[in-house]
Amino acid sequence: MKKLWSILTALILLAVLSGCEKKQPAAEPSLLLGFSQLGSESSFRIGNTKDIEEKAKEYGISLMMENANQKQENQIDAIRRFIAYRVDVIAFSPIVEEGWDNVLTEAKNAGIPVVLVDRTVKTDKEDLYVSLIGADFYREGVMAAEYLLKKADDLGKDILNIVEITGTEDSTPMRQRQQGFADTIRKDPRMNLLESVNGDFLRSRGAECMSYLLEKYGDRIDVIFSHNDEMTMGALPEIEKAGYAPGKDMILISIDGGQEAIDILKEGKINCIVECTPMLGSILMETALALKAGKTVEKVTHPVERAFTDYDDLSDLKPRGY
Ligand code: GYE
Repeated sequence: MKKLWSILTALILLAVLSGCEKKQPAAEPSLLLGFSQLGSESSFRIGNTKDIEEKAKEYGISLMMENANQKQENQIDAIRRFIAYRVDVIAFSPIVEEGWDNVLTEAKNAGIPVVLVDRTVKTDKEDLYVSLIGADFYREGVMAAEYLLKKADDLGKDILNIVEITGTEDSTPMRQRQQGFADTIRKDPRMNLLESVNGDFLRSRGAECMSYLLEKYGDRIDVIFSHNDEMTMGALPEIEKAGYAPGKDMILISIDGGQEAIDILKEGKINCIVECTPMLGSILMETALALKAGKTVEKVTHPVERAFTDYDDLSDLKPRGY
């Protein structure tokens, strides 16, 4: 009798378990995306990498992310690996604008679409990439200069001596921010650019550049235009060490808009930060999925960006997330 009960119990248990929801196999990823990130040089870049990784997970996309550590040859090698791996879409943020035609032709011949993220390439073969998702850097330069023209009216000075700390030589943001700024200040006779020096978007180099400029020009400097927050953060201690009050004795204009720099702007040590959002992951994933589905995509997508200045009330500004 006892034996019968134990068989019965086993049978009932088996029936219950087999009726349970069978663990569904993980859904197949919708596509395989190869992404070559240029480095980890700034909070913008780190925020961009994090956003792309998070959005790939959210969209169910399998991501092969490779970090090139600021070297173009590493990005070219990564793109070749993505081609060999037969990914569905290749995306990358080109560290500089020139030198991509060969490897992008290899991707085209392999039938793999390429999406540019953040920065662009210089090529006369427009079909080597299908889409550019990134900021209008020329406009960012214009916005920085427009702030300065307005500030100049309030300062009431006849001449404003400007020094510029530029980003990575031959990169899209460096070239276009510099051009947008120069084209805008050129219209105003009060604006006098003393010198541009290259800080490569790095905090350490921003400090070196500022130390050199202070040594050379000292209190002649009225305005510092820095192409990104990292270099601005490097420059700040040098300004204070030299005995000047940043944001007061010298006007500081920066670009990116990460939390650290926004907090310093709220303290009054930076006067203007033009936003350059790294949150490009969603647009990238939607573009990749559209390409996989054989749909056409926008050739250029610029995120909407604003400037944060010492004229604004930023007390209820949401956390920046980078
Ligand atoms: O401004 C800087 C990063 O390409 C827009 O690169 C990006 C720039 C950004 O190193 O912080």
